[in-house]
Amino acid sequence: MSNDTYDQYRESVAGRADVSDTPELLAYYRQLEQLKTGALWTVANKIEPWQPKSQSVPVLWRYAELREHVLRSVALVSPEKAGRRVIYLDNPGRREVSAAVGWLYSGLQVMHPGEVASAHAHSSSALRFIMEGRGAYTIVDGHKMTLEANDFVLTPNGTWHEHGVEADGLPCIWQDGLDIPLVNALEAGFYAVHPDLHQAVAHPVDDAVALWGAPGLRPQDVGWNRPYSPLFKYQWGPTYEALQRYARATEGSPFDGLLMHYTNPVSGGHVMATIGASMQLLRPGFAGRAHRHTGSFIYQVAKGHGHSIIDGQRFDWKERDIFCVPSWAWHEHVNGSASEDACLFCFSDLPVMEKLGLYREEAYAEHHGHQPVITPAAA
Ligand code: GTQ
Repeated sequence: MSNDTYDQYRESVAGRADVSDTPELLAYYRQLEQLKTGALWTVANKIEPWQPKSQSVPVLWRYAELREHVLRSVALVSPEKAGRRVIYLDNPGRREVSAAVGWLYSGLQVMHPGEVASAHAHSSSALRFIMEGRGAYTIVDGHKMTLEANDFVLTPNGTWHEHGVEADGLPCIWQDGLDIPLVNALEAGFYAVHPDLHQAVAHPVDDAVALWGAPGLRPQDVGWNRPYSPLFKYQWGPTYEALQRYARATEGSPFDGLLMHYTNPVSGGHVMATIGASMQLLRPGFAGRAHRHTGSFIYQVAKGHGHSIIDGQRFDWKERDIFCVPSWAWHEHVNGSASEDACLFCFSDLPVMEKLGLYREEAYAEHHGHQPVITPAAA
């Protein structure tokens, strides 16, 4: 069925379940229940909504509020005891599945100089976005990567991975993004701890970038057939430069400004099978139009300040804040500065939506493309 067909018939009531309870029917339902069955018309309108109705609520997590609590965990638990010392983002509508939004998990992980978190592997795909500190590193299947602020790192599903901070570094905080809730919903999650607790570094440091990180170039005689990108690290410097060049060459999108997807250099597609990521630049004074689409999205402000209106609620953000846009929620982004650009890092389940044929997008047609603000910014 085409999208037009959906829209044409969306609100017609005929053909929807409309059965009132009677004593006979209630008795009948009880009998069905005992046989572990049910009458579809009692649940049909709930399980087949006209359009997506997310259980997740839009949330802004302010780094200024979170940071001290994240740092306090260092004195309270060790990475050895905790496994991963992380404060996770708990969407009030998704507590049961520990999701930040939809089927995505996110948390803030903190490590002090000299600390290490042991190596493990799991069915979930993971990423990190570095927020602050110096000397952080991640080792993925023997490939060690040094990490700096705004670097984006992959730890794809099935890979051994461990994190640490060099002894001469500074306390580090990064955002973890994983598809744990999705993998659990699909009942497909396995988890293993590395037999030696740590991996040997089997390649030159940052070799993934040396091999796969040169734009438009591909190494000779190096094969790659895994379902994720061999470029495990995407550095902030080249990413920001690419966005600036892109901004000089094009107007960009009226909704997203200048948005570039991080890609698998072999396939040109998303970085991992279930999680995609992007960085977008909002020009000084940019006020994006509202639109909505399927998929769950978690943003981290990499640069600048501004606000987003999500389903009529205004959220004022600045560097390091994190916010989420639930599936099918109207959203628009505004750069709060007339002289500086703003950059938003984002990860999402877009690859899942696209592969399953579930991606759908709609522009906000009224009020010149901008939502009325129902809830002003919280103090
Ligand atoms: O570092 O591998 O925040 O497995 C949650 C689960 C981080 C990790 C998290 C994990 C990790």
